Amino acid sequence: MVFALAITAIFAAFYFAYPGLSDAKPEEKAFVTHNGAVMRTTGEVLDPIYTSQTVEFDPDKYLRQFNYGRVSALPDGKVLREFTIIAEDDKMMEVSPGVFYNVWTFNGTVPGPTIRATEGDVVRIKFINNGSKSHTMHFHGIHEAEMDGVFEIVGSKGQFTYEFEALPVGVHPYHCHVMPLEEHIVHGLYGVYIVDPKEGRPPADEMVMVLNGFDTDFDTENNFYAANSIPFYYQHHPIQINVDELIRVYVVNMVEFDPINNLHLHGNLYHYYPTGTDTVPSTYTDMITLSQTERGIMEFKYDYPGKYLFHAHKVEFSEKGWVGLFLVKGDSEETEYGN
Ligand SMILES: [Cu+2]
Repeated sequence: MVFALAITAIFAAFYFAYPGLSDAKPEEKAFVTHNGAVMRTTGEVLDPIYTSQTVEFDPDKYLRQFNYGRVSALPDGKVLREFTIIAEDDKMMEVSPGVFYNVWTFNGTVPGPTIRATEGDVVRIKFINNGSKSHTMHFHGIHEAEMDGVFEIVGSKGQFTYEFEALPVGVHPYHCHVMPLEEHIVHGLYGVYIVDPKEGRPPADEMVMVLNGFDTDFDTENNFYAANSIPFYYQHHPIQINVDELIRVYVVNMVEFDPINNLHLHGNLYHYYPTGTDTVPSTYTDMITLSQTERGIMEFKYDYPGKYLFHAHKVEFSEKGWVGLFLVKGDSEETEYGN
């Protein structure tokens, strides 16, 4: 007994004299810096640990890509649309040239896929969480309590199947609803869910714009703003549209930290349908103001060909990337260039 106490005392004295030597060697962590270098440290890594796998995101492709799911008929005659959505939280995305950010993704991109159904369809979403953290899918719209993606937290490697009737008509966001919510949203776990009216909407060149931002230095302020994730993208790659063709933009504001966002269109005005739930526009304007997850449908036609800006009239946002161009192609242009 005395011997045991003596040994313990010797070890204790050694620990207080050389605390660093008494522990096992601290685990070395590897992480990728924003300039792409792989760093190793035994210190604290504030950023989540991520792989060096880089997400490719093409704002041109995203703009007009609608996911209607696997379509089949249910015994009662209703249309069933099935989707598989996989959440991950270890990917890197180059959000601006040379600036890499750890994105949390639905099906590998930010924003996640645009899910589209017609009112009354049954939407079934097999949600797989391949992330290291808990995630869910919370859909705005009408559905049962247990399909709300709030209380049924899906842990790492877990699964959950959401099923609900597509209601109401309009454009709605979906996003992860795990606390701290702000963190899960700003890392990119959101997307757009469109419910079309049964009778459809008039034919148009349709596109989706998610207004978002990235806080790349983790100070709870956004460093970049964008329509569809990549700052200035549509300024350098103008969105080509045709003169006199109806354009329909589903716009959803997912910017966190800043209380409002807005959208100004140049050389034109648009009919605006808040949330898209009404078939009659509420206003004819060149400016809308949107709080978090506010959204709507813009409809317009250009009478004259040429380049037209669209951007946040909150100048800070447009100067940090939330700005783009429509390139309106007209008959005269085709003649002029001999197309
Ligand atoms: Cu989450």
